[in-house]
Amino acid sequence: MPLLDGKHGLVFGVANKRSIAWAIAQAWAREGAKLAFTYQGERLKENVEELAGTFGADTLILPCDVTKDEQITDVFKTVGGKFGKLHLMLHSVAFAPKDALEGEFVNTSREAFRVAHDVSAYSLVALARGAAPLMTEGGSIVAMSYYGAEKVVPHYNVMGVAKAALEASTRYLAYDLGPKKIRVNCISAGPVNTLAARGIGGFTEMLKVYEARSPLKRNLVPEELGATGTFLASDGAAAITGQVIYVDCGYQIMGM
Ligand code: 0WE
Repeated sequence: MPLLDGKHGLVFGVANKRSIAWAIAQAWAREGAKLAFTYQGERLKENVEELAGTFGADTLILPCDVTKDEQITDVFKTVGGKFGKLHLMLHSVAFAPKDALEGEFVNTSREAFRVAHDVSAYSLVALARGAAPLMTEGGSIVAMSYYGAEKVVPHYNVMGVAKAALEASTRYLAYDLGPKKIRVNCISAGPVNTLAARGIGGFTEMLKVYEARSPLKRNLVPEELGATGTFLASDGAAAITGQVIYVDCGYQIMGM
């Protein structure tokens, strides 16, 4: 039987077919989950409709700017009305102003720091609070992180600090929601060529570094994030919560 048969999921963070959220959504759907999607801004609406539409014309697709409490409230009201119950949620959302990812971290403005944390970390707390009342049979919340949360990755800057907040939030949410059988975990992915990674200076070099230094001597493929996302969503991970799972070909274990 498919691993996620009869489960309802909500996916935040699909921008296009290269999105990590899309890789995980496809894996969840393949295992039988029924999914709803949100998109950020009219700019991305068509993309998400085209992709999510492949799961059927009745697929729920809703606007959601995660910095707007009213939009979050509306999403969970609509999802609750359509699904009744929710079992899975994917948070694959991050943003820092471009100039904050280019210069030195010491020059991060108050506003860039605020925006990065609001979009990339606080949003998990707000979305978990919205999802929890619908997860009456227990649930699995998965968020995406990156190694820059624990070690300095040049230019990742305020995003690293925001990912550290996301990972710590994951642990506190896991503690709060554990009694309701809701698990909260992060996948820390190695570099993937997405819209969010494009335009980042030196990204191609970064892929080469991972290939050279990671124990598996290669970069990951998005399907491997899908597989880990499915595992964390499944009952096979029923005793795993508050964790950060590295899907990075082993890069994180290296000291040199
Ligand atoms: O989390 C990320 C990227 C998130 C991201 C990307 C952008 C680009 C466009 C957040 N905000 C923005 N803002 C923009 O204006 N990654 C893990 C990918 C990434 O980003 C880096 C990396 C890696 C890897 C930035 C610097 C150095 C390495």
